[in-house]
Amino acid sequence: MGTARSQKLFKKAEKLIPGGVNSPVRAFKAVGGRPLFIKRAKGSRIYDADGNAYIDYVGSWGPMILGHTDTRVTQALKKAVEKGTSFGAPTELEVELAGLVLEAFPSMGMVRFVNSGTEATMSAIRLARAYTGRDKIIKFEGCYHGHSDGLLIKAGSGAATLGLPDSPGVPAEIAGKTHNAVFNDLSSVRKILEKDPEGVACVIVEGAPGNMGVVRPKAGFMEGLRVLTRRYGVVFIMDEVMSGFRLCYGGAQKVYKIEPDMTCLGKVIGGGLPVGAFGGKTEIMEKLAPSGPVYQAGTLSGNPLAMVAGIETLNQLKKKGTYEKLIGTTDMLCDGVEEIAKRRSVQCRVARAGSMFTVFFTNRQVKNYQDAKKCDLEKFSKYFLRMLKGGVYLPPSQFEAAFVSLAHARADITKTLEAVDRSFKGL
Ligand code: KE4
Repeated sequence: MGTARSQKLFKKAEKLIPGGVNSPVRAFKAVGGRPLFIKRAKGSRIYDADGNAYIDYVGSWGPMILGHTDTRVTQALKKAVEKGTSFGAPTELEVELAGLVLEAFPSMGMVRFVNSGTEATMSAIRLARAYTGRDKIIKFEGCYHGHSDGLLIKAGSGAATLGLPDSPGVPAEIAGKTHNAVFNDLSSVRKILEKDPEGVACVIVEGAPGNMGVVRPKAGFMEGLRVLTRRYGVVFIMDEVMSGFRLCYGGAQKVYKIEPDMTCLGKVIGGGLPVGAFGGKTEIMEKLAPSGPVYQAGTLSGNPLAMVAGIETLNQLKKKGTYEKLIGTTDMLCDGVEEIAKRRSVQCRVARAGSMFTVFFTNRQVKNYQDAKKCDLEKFSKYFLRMLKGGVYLPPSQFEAAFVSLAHARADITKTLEAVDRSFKGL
């Protein structure tokens, strides 16, 4: 079937919404073509406005880890809606989800819910600055932590996709407070800290980077970050907005056995509804208003619907065998892609972290953002469009992670690999 309806909707949307989308990476700008307008989704599939079905590996950029319209989540939401959608007052649901999050992330003594990952990292940095009395931050080139001013410096994800890693509109004074280090290069961090031993409030890093594509930390890198931050009295913020619950029940920090001072979460803990969270050591968190002087607030923070969807999602993820299944499916897919690439002599590297993966079109290992930027973006676009034609919906950017859900069945993987085989032909 064609995409006439999507095209018509996009034309209309472009007149009303900048670029026709409410988040830039959705516009398919980097891969050419026009975005599909999605009408509904179920399990591993999404359906566009023209009725075409696709096996979905975007999963709303991570939240839909159970698959779309999971019955238990949907039932729980239906019940919750009947009781009211928002009260602007505390509810038992916030206490319940906070309990689940703190149980899954023992490095956190307390947690505060917000409405997005951006709010979570922005607030965590404010708290770290207040706690240390310092104002510089260290992030890593190619990592993306949402769109707050100080973090849109050499940022990944959509900013890298559109070639806007340093967005206009960020005052030089703010940009000047952000240092960018090189991921997987501890000496680049050490150099900054040695030059400014009393000036850095925090280091923020993605638990398992996915916003330059999936890039694995080298053995000892995260541990080294922990040692350096401790030595210089710097708050170690692990941004697990994307990696949280994607590698195991908990965070990448559980896999590396690292105890960050603060953690940011989002996506999965809201089960597809707007959510974010930041938490950490109690001595830091209790500086937050109203227990302390650091202000942060939100009309819809802890929204009952987001809480219910999050509670149901985490309760499903807790079940025995979840991660064996999730990672087993991801490995089946990634191993299959590697086999096809070899057979069809396509130069690519398949990077995976738990239930996240990226096919990099390069023959070199991708250890950091500079490596990722050397990928053949034209080849990626051809692959993306061919896969879409083959009924497989991938993230429309080389600088993104793709996501596998518990709803992806063996038959989906077989169909996906058939599409990969066709798309790699003559690539
Ligand atoms: P949000 O503000 O988009 O909820 O979260 C920001 C954020 C923070 N930290 C990490 C590690 C993230 O990956 C994100 C957001 N991820 C992108 C996908 N790469 C969201 C998709 C989009 O921007 O449309």
